[in-house]
Amino acid sequence: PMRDNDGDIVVQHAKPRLKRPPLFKVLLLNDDFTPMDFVVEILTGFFNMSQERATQVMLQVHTQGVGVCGTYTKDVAETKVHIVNDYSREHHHPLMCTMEEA
Ligand code: NFA
Repeated sequence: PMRDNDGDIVVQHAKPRLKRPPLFKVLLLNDDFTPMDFVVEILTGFFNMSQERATQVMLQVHTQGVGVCGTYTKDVAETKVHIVNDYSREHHHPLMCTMEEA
């Protein structure tokens, strides 16, 4: 509490603002070389997808050029992108994972 010009006690009110963090979509990009099975393995292994959902998303990337793996906070999205790109390189596939603000 503080006092105003007349010495009266003033209670300052402030709305408690609950801030939601910005979210980021993790994306897979199509290429001509990465095997479809490898993409499905990425989606089931790193993005908690069922075999059926992973196959849908893989085919979406294959036909549309890009697909969404999931939506995460910035730190989690960055970590997923790095893990997927490292894993693809280790297996000598050119698969590219990126992120963008949702
Ligand atoms: N286009 C790749 C192929 O025909 C498959 C693929 C799907 C690659 C999704 C990258 C992402 N083998």
